[in-house]
Formats: sequence, structure tokens, C-alpha cells
Amino acid sequence: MASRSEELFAQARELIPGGVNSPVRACHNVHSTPAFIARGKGSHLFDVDGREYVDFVLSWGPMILGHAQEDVTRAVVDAAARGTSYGAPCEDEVTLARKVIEALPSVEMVRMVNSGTEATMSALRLARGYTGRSKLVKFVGCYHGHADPFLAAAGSGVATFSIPGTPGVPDVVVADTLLAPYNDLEAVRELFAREGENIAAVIVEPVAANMGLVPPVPGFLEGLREVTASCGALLIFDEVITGFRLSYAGAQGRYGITPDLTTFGKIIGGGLPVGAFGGRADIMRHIAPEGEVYQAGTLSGNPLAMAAGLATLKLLEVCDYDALEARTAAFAHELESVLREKGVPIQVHTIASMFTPYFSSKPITCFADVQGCDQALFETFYRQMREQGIYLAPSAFETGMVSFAHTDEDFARALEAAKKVVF
Ligand code: KE4
Repeated sequence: MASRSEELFAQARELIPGGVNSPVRACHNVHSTPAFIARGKGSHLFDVDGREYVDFVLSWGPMILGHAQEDVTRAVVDAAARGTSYGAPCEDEVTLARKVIEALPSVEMVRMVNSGTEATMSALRLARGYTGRSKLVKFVGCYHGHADPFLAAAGSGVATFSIPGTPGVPDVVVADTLLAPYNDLEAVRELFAREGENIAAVIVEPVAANMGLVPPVPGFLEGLREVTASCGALLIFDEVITGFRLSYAGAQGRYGITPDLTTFGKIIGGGLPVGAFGGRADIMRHIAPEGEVYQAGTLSGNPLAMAAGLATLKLLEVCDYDALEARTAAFAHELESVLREKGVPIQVHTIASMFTPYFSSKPITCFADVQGCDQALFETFYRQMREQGIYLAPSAFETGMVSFAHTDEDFARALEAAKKVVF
């Protein structure tokens, strides 16, 4: 008999492309079908068939405090009772902006938007408007949302020649997008030697988390800061994932790098639709209506989203990130040991409250290395963990997330499940 999730997925596929509102949720990469979620609480999810899971996806990052956290929930309910959208400024927009600026010294001004995609799209337009240049450097395997300029794939042989990564993006749109392998500072320097005076910005995930978890090698971020500063290009840190997760001051606080612009999403909305971009005031003041670079949004600064984000950051600023990192690291190392005892090639990357199991024994510092991992082993791992109530990202190119709500029992349950996986 079909489960309720399967029934709903069949209905959804008639009504919504692929049955989902975002592709990765369809579980295509692991030849599975999605569980339809009825509710979440703390570190757990409950699907429409009553199954309970330990959640290591956390809505792809936002739920660092866990699901239905009391203070966040109350803030949203109270805000809703005052109306759901005004299309006019509200006090919480000022308060949340101030909180973001206080958390990150590089951010002197910030503009709220409704998603990470809007944040990176707007930051790129601002960088181009501010510098008067058009080229963008991004890294193969880094994801910055689905705005056209970022959907570039490595071209024919020449690593830096871009072609559209998807139908619907005209060649001309990605002609200004230059590509380099992540962690390859020499490739970036070559791009600047050739195109430096035309490059508006370099955008980078300071810790890559969309090819699984690939930290920057020592000197990589520092080198990007140096080469952009010397050529008059802007350095954009895409902290949609790392913001308020790698530390309360994001990756830039952890690595001591000062980008010119930073993009945010996920955690700063506490699970509601929020993105943001911010940085040096002399750059941000070019944004309309103060400046001439146009950017807008009906629901930007939405009062419910601001309330959720504010309640989240108020709690995070007193959370012990070091303790969460230590607990995540202990779990990741134990998971690696458990899987290694099964004779499969395995390494589990971890930093802060993130982790990714790679089924490979070779060094992994860029997307090409990730592509060499054993996808079949990952799929086996994913499916058998999910059957045992452990909810992992349905793709080897995503990153596991841990919340402040995860308990020792959650980690123990996940490790017991891993011990039972048969490859
Ligand atoms: P959104 O438009 O999905 O809010 O954010 C785009 C984005 C920008 N920058 C980074 C570094 C991101 O990771 C993302 C979105 N992350 C993915 C998960 N890795 C979203 C999940 C999905 O697409 O459903």
C-alpha cells in the first residue's frame, strides 16, 4: 500500500514540476522519493506517515536553533497578529539591520531581500555598478543561487571559458562569468593578469558547502583578498550558508578576512524567506534610492521574517559555537571510523556545525575531486540511514548540518544506524 508521502508526491507531480518547489528535494540524485514533512520539533522531523527522523538537513541550513524553537515561534505568531506585510518600513527592519552590522565589522550597511539568490544577484549588480566593470570570477562547484550570471559551467577545455549551465541562459549572459577551480589561487591570478581591469568582483563561498564541504586551503582566501584589492575588484563573500553558522561573525570572523560585500540568507531569516547583502557603506550607498543601482522587493523586510530573524540572532549571540563545533567534530570523526571499519573509502569533512561524508580516499580540495567520489556508495549510505530514521541531504554535493538542539542521543542514534549500513 502506498504511503501518504507517496500519494502526495504522485499528486504533486501533476501540479508542480517534478513534484517539488526546489529540485534537490526530489531526491533524484539518490533514486528515492521525498518524505512529506508534517512537522518539526528541535532536531527532529515527523513525516505525514508518522515516521520520526533525526534531521541533519535543517532546511538546508536555516534551522540552527532546531525546529519550532519557542522564542522564534512566538515572535512570528506575535508579528502575524499585527499584520503580515505592510510594504512600508517597520522597526524590526532597523533592529535586524543593526544586529547584522554589529555581528560583522565588514558590514557597515545592509539591504534585506527575500532569498540568497536575490542577495547574490543584487550584490553582483552593485559590484558592476560601483566598479563600472562587467566580468565576474566564480569558482567551479560553488553555488550562489539561480540568477543567470552564476549558472555558468566550465567551457570546452579552457577552464575559464564559460558556457551556460542550463538551457534558458543566453551565452551572452555568462560570457562575463570567468571560472576557476576552488582553492586554485594561481588560476585566479592568471585571470586577473588577463582580464584584471575588466573584473568587477570575485564571489566565493568562503567555505564551500555546495560540493559537499570543502574548506579553503591556507592562503586561498587571503590571496583572493590581495589580488582583488590590487586590481580594484570587489571581493564578495557568499555567506548564505556560513553566515551565523561558521561563527556568529560568519566565515569572515573565523578567518579574519574583510570582504567588500557579503551576502546572507537562511539563518538570518530563522526559517522565513530572508536574504541580505551588505558591506562597505561607500559601496552600499550606490543602491537605490540613495544611489543609482536599482534593487527592489515587495516583501523585502517583511515583518514576520524580520521577527523570526531577530529572535534567532538574539539567541545565537549567546550560543556556544565552540561547544557545537566540538560535538559535531566528535560525531564526524566517529562516523568516519564506523564507516572505515566497513572497508569503504571514506573521509568525513567537518568544520563548525557542518559535515560531509565523501566516499573517496583521495584528497578533496575542489569540485573535480568531489566528482571522483563513489556516488553508488553514497546512495547506499543515504538510503539505509533514512530507513533507520536518519534524515541526510539526498545528494553527495550537499552538506550535513547540526543544530544547537541536537542531543547526544541523536548522535548516538545516527552512529548506531551507520554501524548497520551494509555496502
Ligand atoms: P536561496 O535562493 O536558495 O535562498 O539561496 C541561494 C544560495 C546562495 N548561496 C549559497 C552559498 C547557497 O548555498 C544557496 C542555496 N543553498 C541551497 C542548498 N545548498 C539551497 C537548497 C535548494 O536549492 O533547495
